[in-house]
Amino acid sequence: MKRTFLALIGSGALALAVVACSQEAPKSAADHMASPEAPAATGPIRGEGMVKAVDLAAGTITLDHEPIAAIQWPAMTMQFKAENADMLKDVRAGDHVAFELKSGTDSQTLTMLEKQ
Ligand SMILES: [Cu+2]
Repeated sequence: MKRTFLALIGSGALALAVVACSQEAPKSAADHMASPEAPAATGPIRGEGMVKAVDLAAGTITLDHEPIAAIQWPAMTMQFKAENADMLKDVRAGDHVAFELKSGTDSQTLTMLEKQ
């Protein structure tokens, strides 16, 4: 176990993942794509964050989200697509929200959004 962990560190995979997820305002889930070794979380993944912007016409929302351990995401500001644009009607910039991502492989789609 310890040996595997050290091997991972040695591969530089973790360092690359950190660079890919830097906090310099990435704008899409593609910026989160970690190393191929990262496990693909299945099912809904819950997170929390603060609304930065809502685009009802486009069905998108920009969130300053907290770290999401299930998919090894650090805190950052990024844009998500609402599975249903109606989900965005009752939230405004500055609201604190809980949300669910569709899955580890469709991590830019929000399936649930709830004002806190
Ligand atoms: Cu993010």
